[in-house]
Amino acid sequence: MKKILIVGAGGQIGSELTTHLRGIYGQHNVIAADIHGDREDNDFVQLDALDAEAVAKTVRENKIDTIFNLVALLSATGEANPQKAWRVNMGALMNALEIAREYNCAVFTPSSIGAFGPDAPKDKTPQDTPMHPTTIYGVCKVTGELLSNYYHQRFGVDTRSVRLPGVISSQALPGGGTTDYAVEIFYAALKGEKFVCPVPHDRFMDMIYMPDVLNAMVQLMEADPSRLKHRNGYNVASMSFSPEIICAEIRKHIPSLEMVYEIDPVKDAISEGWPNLMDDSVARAEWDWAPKWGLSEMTTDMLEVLGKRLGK
Ligand code: VAH
Repeated sequence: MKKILIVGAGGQIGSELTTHLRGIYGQHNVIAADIHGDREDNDFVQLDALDAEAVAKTVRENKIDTIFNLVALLSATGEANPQKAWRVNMGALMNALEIAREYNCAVFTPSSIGAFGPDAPKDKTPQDTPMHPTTIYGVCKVTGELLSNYYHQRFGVDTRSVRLPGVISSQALPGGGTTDYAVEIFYAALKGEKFVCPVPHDRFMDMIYMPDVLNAMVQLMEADPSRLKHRNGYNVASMSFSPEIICAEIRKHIPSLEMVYEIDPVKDAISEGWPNLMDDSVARAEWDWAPKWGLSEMTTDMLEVLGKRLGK
């Protein structure tokens, strides 16, 4: 990777990926693009990922060799407007793949635990298993994996991706995801507010801390392509917890944290169909994936870093 374009750089992952990649490849070698914002950043471009010519122009003018396509309406938002979710999620990906084909770029587009359906094994969910998601988000993610594999085998495009767990981070809030509660609870704890949890107390889901996400994305994109048999949709796992477990962990630091449940039927239905914990042995074998952050150290770090940002 030498010249990188991040499309959807304003989101939860994109905002931290921009900083992370610039720290490795140099400030001016990472162009951040998003439909929103005209921030103080000479290497930021306002870009509609659905405008193929505008994306192609950005790739051409900056001699981009790698595209990170992070544009997505997340699971809960998608269920509120499935047609828009399909149009945005798949329109952005198709543009990225077509432009990558034309300009010989590599492409990374995250998949998700949302790609699995209720008929996949919940524990140690295999890399290769029936993929029958029941959300438009999951349908987009499975289609994204299949399209990315197709563009590699048919056109030789260097496509790679991982199935991300719920991402926990301290810089930018997620928006419209079923796993967002695992970030929002930290804000409530630090602000001394009662936390109203939208998913059941015993609902386990795969979760991952942002530093592990960023490392996984770079490690996969820099991996020896001859080792990659799966290429797209690698299971990457690190933690699995339920609301009552993360609440108890935070209370070790902030005993006063109060949590109540107001179950959101959409997020309840979505999370019920997702894995508890994926089997990530294939990613470990093919490109040496190895998470560094577990529940205890993530909680300590989140409270410290987010606490500083909130002035607590
Ligand atoms: C969501 N945070 O909840 C996203 C994610 C693992 C789920 O893709 O929709």
